[in-house]
Amino acid sequence: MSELNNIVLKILSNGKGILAADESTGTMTKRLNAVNVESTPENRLLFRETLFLSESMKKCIGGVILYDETIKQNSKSKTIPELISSCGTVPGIKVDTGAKILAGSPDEKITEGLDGLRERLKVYHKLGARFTKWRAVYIISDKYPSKLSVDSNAQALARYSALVQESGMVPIVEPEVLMDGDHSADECLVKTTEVIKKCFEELNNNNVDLTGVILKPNMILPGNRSSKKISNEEIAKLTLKCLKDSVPKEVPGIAFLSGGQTEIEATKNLNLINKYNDTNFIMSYSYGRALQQGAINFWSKDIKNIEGTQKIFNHRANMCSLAAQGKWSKELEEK
Ligand code: 5MM
Repeated sequence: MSELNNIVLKILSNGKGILAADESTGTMTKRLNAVNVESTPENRLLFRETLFLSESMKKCIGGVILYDETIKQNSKSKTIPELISSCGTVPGIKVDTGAKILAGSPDEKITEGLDGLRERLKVYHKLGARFTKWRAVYIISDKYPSKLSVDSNAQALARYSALVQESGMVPIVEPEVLMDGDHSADECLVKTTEVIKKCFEELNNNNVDLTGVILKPNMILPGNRSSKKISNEEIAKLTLKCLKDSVPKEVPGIAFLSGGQTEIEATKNLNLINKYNDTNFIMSYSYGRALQQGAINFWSKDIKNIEGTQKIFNHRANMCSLAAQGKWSKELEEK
């Protein structure tokens, strides 16, 4: 198997998943302000370092996605990528430069960051990164996502993936169909399937090695303002249906985003997906909020309480890791 495939397996095997700690400074400032902590480079590092020094890193976190600021910071005598690698975890980096208004369909977004990417990738590889992330976002309504948004975001994801593999790193392909709206889960299923199919069509057109890619999709959920709620079992079954219909068999691993689900919902749904998983895909997590929410709430009350914060993060990471193996239960959650 290729070196890229080995990186994927190191990140996702044995119940390991990904900690998405790649909030841009704007997003991280929102997260910190929401819990009344000032957003300074020192505070952003302190919270993230607290997570990276946790016990569960070794057992549950196979990869960490960093933001440009963090990959260049230090923890005592180590660089942040060195600290992450010392846990047996692979350092990764977000390389898109954000979702901007899509000219021609201004209600929608196109993710930018291709200009100068080849050169930036060389720098990140030197800093220790071995995988990368690029996130495209799509909205759902009667007319959206438009063909323009589906096509142009897929082309950008594919050009990004080809450049990343050329630089010796694994691309995470993240097409996030947002849960905002009053659409049904069936509509989410149809639109997400269309979006993912188009991504793989373009990845193939760009000669991307699918055995060295991680897909980071949303789960199939009703919109957050929909009156038609469905059970966790139905969410898991629809999500599996979508992925079986849209993801080529060569892809080794799928790591879900949490997308605004609560920590427990994101864990429960992942657990059921793994219980029903009759594919060869590894199904794991690449959670931001669903791994960090409880920890940041606790930490904000006393930012010096490292141990207490780590205890909360360790529990969350352990629960996600059990869910990635279909072994999570309510009893273990509440223990
Ligand atoms: C960690 O958050 C990332 C978003 O960063 P920016 O919006 O600041 O660029 C985001 O891409 C994240 O990696 C995924 O959406 C998964 O995070 P959630 O919270 O949805 O699990």
